[in-house]
Amino acid sequence: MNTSEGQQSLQNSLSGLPQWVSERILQQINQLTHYEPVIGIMGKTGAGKSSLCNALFAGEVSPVSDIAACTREPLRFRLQLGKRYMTIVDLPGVGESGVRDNEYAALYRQQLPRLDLVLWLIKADDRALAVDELFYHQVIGEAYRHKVLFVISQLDKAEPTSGGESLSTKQKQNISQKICLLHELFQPVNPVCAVSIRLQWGLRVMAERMIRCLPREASSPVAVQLSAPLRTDAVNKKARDDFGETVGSVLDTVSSMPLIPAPVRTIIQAVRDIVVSVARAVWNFFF
Ligand SMILES: Nc1nc2c(ncn2[C@@H]2O[C@H](COP(=O)(O)OP(=O)(O)OP(=O)(O)O)[C@@H](O)[C@H]2O)c(=O)[nH]1
Ligand SMILES: [Mg+2]
Repeated sequence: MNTSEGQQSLQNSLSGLPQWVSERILQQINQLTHYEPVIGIMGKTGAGKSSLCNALFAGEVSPVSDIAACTREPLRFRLQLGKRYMTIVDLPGVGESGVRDNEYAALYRQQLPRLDLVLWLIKADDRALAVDELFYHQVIGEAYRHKVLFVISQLDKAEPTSGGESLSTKQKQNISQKICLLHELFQPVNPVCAVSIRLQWGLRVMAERMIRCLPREASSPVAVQLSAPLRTDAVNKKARDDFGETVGSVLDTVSSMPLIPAPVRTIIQAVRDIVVSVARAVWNFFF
């Protein structure tokens, strides 16, 4: 990662603009490259939240425990890779007791606006989904549905369990039915994912979907934190495309500022697509 090389290329592509304008644009692009995404992870205790985080992201994220209900309040974990940061909010389990669920509802309402994405884990053999359903409709509601990515976890525990090293056809059939059931119950915006950490199954597809449903400014900073095998071509392509788009939006925003003289506005519009393609080309220097 050599960000100064990337910055130099972008600066050169803006050199035809008045200096204060190009500085303004570069400053906003700089903010984009330092965007710190926040991902929430929720699900009942023991669903596998900490295990999934550890599998998805490089470096140790969250202590995994075999003791019931170890995550009581939102624990924030900051991941760092070079100068890039990301935060994971490990949210406490929903559906443990009625009293606590009220507290949790308040907590979620407070957290949701700040989250770029919520990973909602449902264990493959969990059949008691009434509380999840209620919570999804009452607390998440229409406003935040697009931020939720459902993940069926611990697929190796789907019926009929064998303890083997791969999923049986019967298990896959049951998992498929579970995916359909979740689509009926929750009508999620994003497709339901399914993983097994023990078998290392489904993680690539899940990571790609996660990158796809993140806001544009968040996909690259999350991609850099993924563990190496999950940084697939599809992940990198989406992140690069998103970065290009966000740089385009920066130019659009600056061009529409009232302070900008009309001839300068015309130049910004004229160079926009070139600058976007430079941004895409130097993406590797930033992420
Ligand atoms: N067989 C199997 N076990 C898993 C899988 N993922 C997690 N586990 C186990 O399930 C248990 C609970 O996992 P955690 O990751 O601690 O679950 P959690 O959701 O973070 O739990 P709390 O922090 O208590 O809310 C641990 O013993 C994990 O090793 C999986 O894919 N397959
Ligand atoms: Mg945990």
